[in-house]
Amino acid sequence: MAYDLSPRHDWTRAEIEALFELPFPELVFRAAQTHRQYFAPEEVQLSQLLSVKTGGCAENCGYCSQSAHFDTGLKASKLMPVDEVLEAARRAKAGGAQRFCMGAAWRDIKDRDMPQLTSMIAAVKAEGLETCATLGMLNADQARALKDAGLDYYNHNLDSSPEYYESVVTTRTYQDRLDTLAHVRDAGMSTCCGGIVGMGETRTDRAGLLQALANLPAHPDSLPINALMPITGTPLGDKVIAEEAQIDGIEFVRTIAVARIVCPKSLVRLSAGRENMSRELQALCFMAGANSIFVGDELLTTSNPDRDHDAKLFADLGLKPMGAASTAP
Ligand code: SAM
Ligand code: DTB
Ligand code: SF4
Repeated sequence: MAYDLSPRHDWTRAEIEALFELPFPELVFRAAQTHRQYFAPEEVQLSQLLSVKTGGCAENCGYCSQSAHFDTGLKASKLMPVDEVLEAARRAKAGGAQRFCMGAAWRDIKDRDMPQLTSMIAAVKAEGLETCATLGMLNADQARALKDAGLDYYNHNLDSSPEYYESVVTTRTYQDRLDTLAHVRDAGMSTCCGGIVGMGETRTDRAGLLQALANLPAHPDSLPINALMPITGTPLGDKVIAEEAQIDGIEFVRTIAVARIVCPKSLVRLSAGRENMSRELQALCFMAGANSIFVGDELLTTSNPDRDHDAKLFADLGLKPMGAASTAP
């Protein structure tokens, strides 16, 4: 049967739910076909994270180790000096990362931190890495200044459906997130925007997240799908741990496949949660259209598979870093 594989911005929730309901082989086949329209399926983009300001965040995101609202035992720290960030960026590049993403546990950016942030971004950019930052909400002036400093991508996730969002965080609104994304686009930066699954949401919520992402004025350039890393002390982590309700692997692959179909040109990132996934599950995600991962043994505050593990996975699957000749990540 012929179906339209070109990018759209008018997806209905029912259409997206219907994709989720396809027989698994058909869904993965359609996603793989879409993937091949815009990308070489053996190429995977590699990003590396660094938490440049950890913990003590004013927001109450119910999944997050870094919120000051929950006792997660995490030690808070100040904004890292530029030279330390630069050292970490150099190590990331030497390890094969293509993009370096600096994360801060902030509700929003304060103007007093802008000089240090812009120096940090310029220094990382000068190393020949793509730059990304995730620093909370920002305004139009701050977005322009970050862009001018050399920031390529800004990560700001919608996290879940508009309806479920209210059970995840109450200190900000979905519209706040959309406003920040608009400032990022208006400043000419690329967007990195996705969400988390496995927080106790329904399939309709997962469809609602993907609908919101696909119907943005521009599809996210990078689309991270995080599987919740359950953190003891957070409301959502505690619930998932108590109920042993981690997301089902097949449903996770379906989410990746639908993301690939509705946002065909985005780098769909198999993001947080790889640490808890089998190699086989990750392989299914790559077959279903995932073409980006975080490398390095740490995300922001939680762990990630180490380089040796990923190098073997890439070798066994015949994957290679995007744009590179070698097979090692
Ligand atoms: N404070 C900024 C913000 O919220 O935009 C940036 C950092 S925040 C940690 C970035 C994203 O990481 C969140 O939007 C969420 O999608 C993801 N994340 C945070 N904690 C997570 C967890 N425990 N498991 C999976 N993803 C998580
Ligand atoms: C995204 O979507 N996932 C990354 C990045 N953007 C900033 C963060 C994952 C964080 C996982 C939990 C932690 O390590 O604290
Ligand atoms: Fe703060 Fe970001 Fe964590 Fe929310 S996800 S508590 S905004 S660091």
